[in-house]
Amino acid sequence: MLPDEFIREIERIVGAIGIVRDAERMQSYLSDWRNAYRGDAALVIRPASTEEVASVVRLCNQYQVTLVPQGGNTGLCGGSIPDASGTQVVLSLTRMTRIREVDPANETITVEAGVILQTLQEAAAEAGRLFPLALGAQGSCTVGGNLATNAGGTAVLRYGNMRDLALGLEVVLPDGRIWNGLRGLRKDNTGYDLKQLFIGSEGTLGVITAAVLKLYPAVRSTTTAWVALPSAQAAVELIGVIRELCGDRLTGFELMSRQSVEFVLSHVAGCSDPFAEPHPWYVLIELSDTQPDAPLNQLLEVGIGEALERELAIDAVLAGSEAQVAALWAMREGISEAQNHEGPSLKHDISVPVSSIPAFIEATNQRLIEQFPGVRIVAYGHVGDGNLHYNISKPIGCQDAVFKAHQEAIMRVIYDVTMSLRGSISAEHGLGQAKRDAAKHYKDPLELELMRALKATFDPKGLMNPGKVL
Ligand code: FAD
Ligand code: 2HG
Ligand code: ZN
Repeated sequence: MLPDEFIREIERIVGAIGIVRDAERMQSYLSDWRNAYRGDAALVIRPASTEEVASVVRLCNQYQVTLVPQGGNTGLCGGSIPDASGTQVVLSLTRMTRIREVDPANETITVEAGVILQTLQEAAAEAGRLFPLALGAQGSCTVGGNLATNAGGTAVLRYGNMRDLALGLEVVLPDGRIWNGLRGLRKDNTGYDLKQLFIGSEGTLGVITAAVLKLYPAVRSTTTAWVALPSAQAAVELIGVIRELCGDRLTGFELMSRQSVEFVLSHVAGCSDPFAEPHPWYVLIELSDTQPDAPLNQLLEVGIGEALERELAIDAVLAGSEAQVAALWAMREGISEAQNHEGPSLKHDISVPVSSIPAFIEATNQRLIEQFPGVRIVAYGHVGDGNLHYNISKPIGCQDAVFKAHQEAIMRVIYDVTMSLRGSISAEHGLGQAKRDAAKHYKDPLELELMRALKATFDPKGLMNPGKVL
C-alpha cells in the first residue's frame, strides 16, 4: 500500500488526468500483448513533461517506491510489466508526445519518449527525410521503448539499430535529477559516451524522456522481391550476391522458414502464397534508393538471375505494385501474430555471425527434433544481421502445460548451440524478465559484474525496474 500523502503529492504533480487507479483501466498496463507476462501495480502514473517525470521520480526515491517505465508496452521480454507484488508504480510515458525540433540542415529530429515510432517516421517524411527504424509494432511502440530496448527491425542492415540512430538523450536519473544530453553531435569525444549506457538498459538505469535522432535522405524508389530458396546456406550466399551488386541499396533481407509462412497462410486474413509449390525457405529482399528512377528492378533481376543460375534460388517474384509490396511485407510481419494462434510460443531472439546461420539451424533443428519430437520450429528474421527469431510452437495435439514443462530444456538446447557459435541469446528484444536468468547463466561473469557495478552507481537504492535485466 502506498501512503496517502505520496498519492496526494503525485496527484499534485501530474493532476487527476496523470493517474490511473481504477482496476479496470489499469489492466492494459499490467500485461503484455501476448499475455505472456502479467503483474500488478499500486498505481499507473502518466506524466506529461520532463519536469513532471523528474518530480515523480524524486518522490518515488524519497518514499523508496519502485518504478517500472513503460512506453507502448509492445516489448517481448516482459520488461515493461510490473511484478506481482502490487507495490510497484508503472510510469507510462505515453503522454510525452511532443516533436520538439526538426533540424533538416543537421539531419536531426528531437522527440519526446512517448512519440509513437510511426508518428516519428511521418514527421521525418513531412520534413522530406527518412527516420529508418522499421518494425512490426511501429504503430504502437514508442521512441522511449525503442531506445530502452535498442530496437532493431527490418532495416538494420542498412541503417543500424536504435543505438546507431541516437545522437543525444535527455534522462531523468533515479534520484530525480535531469541529465540533459540532448546534443545533436556526430562527433563528441569528451569521455565516456553516457547515452549508450541508457540505450538498451530497459528502464533499469533511468527514464528516457527525449532524444535527438538521426535523419536520412528520403527514399524515392524501392523494389521488393519474394524469393524461394533451397536452404538457409543459400540465403547467406544470396546476401553476398545482392550486396556485391547493390551495395548500400540493400535495405532489407528477411529470412522465413516454410513453417513460418504456413502459419501466416493459415491465420492472417488476406495472405496468399506467391508460389504454387511450397519451398523450404524464403527471403524478402528490399532495395531502396534516394533517386526517384533508380534502376532497382533491373539490379534485383540481375541478382536473382545469378542466384537462379547458381541454384541459390528456386523461384522469385518481384512486386509489381504498392499493393503487392504491402502484401509481401504483411506475410513477413504477420508471423508473430500468426504463431500466437498456435498456442504458447517459446521465443528465442538469437544472433550468430551471419556465416554461422546455417550451422546454427542445422545443429539446433537436429537436436530439437531428436529430443522433442513434433515441436514446430518457426525460424525467421533479420538474417542479414545474423539475427534469427528461432521460435518454437508445441507439437500438434500437445497440452500447453506439457509443452511448457519442456520450456527450460528447449531453451538450453538453443542457447547452448548459440553460445558454441559465439552468438548472443538476445539480439534485439533485450532481457527484461524473460531472459534475466538465462543471461546470468550465459553471459561472461566479468560482464555481469561490471553491469551490476553500473546499476549500483546509477541506482543505488535499486528503484528502477528491479528484477529486469539483472
Ligand atoms: P515497452 O514495451 O513499453 O518497454 C520495453 C522496455 O523499455 C521495458 O523494459 C521498459 O521498462 C523500457 N522503457 C520503455 N520506455 C522507457 C523510457 N522512456 N525510459 C526508460 N525505459 C523505458 N523489436 C525489435 O527490436 N525488432 C523488431 O523487428 C520487433 N518487432 C516487433 C513486432 C511485434 C509485432 C511486436 C509486438 C514487438 C516487436 N519488437 C521488435 C519488440 C520491441 O522491443 C518493441 O516493439 C519496442 O521497441 C518497444 O517499445 P515500447 O514503447 O512498446 O516499449
Ligand atoms: C520480428 O522481427 C519481431 O517480427 C518479433 O522481432 C519476433 O515475435 C517474435 O519473436
Ligand atoms: Zn525481429
